[in-house]
Amino acid sequence: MTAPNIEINIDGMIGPTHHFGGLGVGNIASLASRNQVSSPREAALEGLAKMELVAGMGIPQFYLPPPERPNWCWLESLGFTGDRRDVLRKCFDESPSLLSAAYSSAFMWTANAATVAPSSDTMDSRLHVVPANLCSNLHRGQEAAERRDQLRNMFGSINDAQIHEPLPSVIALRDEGAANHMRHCSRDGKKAIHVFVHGPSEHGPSIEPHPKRFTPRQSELAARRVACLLHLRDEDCVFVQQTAQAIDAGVFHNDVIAMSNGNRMIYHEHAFENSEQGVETIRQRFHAKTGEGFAGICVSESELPLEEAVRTYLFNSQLLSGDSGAMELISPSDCLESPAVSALIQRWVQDENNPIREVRYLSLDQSMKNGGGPACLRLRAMLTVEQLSLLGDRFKVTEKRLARLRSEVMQRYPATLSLNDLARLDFAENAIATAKVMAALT
Ligand code: SUG
Repeated sequence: MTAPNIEINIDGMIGPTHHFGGLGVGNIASLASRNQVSSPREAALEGLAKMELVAGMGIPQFYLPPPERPNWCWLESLGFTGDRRDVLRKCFDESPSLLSAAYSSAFMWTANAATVAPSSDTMDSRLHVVPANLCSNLHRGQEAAERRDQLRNMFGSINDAQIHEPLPSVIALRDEGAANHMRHCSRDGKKAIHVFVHGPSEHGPSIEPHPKRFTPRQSELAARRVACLLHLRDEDCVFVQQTAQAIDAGVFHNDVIAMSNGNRMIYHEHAFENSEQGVETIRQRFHAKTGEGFAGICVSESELPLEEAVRTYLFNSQLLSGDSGAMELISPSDCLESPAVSALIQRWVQDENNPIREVRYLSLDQSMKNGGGPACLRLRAMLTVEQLSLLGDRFKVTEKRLARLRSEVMQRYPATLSLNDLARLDFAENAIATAKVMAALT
């Protein structure tokens, strides 16, 4: 038997300009936190603590350094040229949201960086990565090209990896990456089906109703084009539509309402349109592909109301198989405040038929206030042993690198940041210098 595939996690190092701009479309936490004082230092330390925890479970943990902010080129492309002090002032006076976008640290949520298909799943046996265009949000579209370049750099040593261009940045093709994608695989990780979750379709037949409050961030057209670029077989792909109810309740990505690992999917009753049929299709395709059983666990509205699921971010826990092979859950500490969530988790852990053996709670307050839980902060990729060794240690979270990153964060990241700071040239210059230092550590 050949060696099994190995899952790696890639987190985005949180940047020195992490703040609360209130820019996340359909993202209730982000809208509610708008203009609050943030702590970039606290945010980065929380992110590093999560990386350390996952690495400690024996899962190879990698990270991508923060791109430079403010994004001067982006501001320039919008007509803010000339003296930089004036640029900041003019942009702030004209549109604080635009300046907030130029300073965005939203690249930290790498679940939105790309969608990945490992070589074992693709028709040409290459590892395919499609960076997300993120064109639904003012502040996130700029990440697409940066991520493409970073991922090309990171995977450059793997000959059979193909990092595609993001889909064209048009609203009909809006794509937010792995946050709307679930890969279900056999025990050895080598046979898999791919589930793509999208909003109600604007092209071709779609199931009514459409959301009234928020715009869905993943189009069906994009989901289907991403599946094609990933070189997946038609029979290995299942497309499932989000409910309008969930989108309007603040489910701006599928990973806010469903989680997956191996043959497991835990999802809320209101996550998908025609849920029973969709889950049955997943079950059948999974069995046809792997010969193994699929386990879908549905959490009902009476067990956990949709609103509470969004508030606690239970479904944004990281569901992982550690060294021991048992599944573990890394959940936001906000889950502890909900009796309904605590009861659910306790039931899962005590149920012998449920493989979740351990739950670890992490405080990710700074990220959570922007609507980003543990699962938002990581991109998963399945690699062969050889690919993993080719990847090397450049972007790996080792003990030594963690210590170095922590020390730079303590020295250089602001303890507090309010939106007014963004208009200051000295703040901007420090932020750029800090991003350069962080990038030099890879
Ligand atoms: O795109 N928040 C991000 C949160 C992304 C969470 N990712 C996943 N669910 N996978 C978003 O809405 C808020 C930034 C601000 O408001 O300043 C923000 O971009």
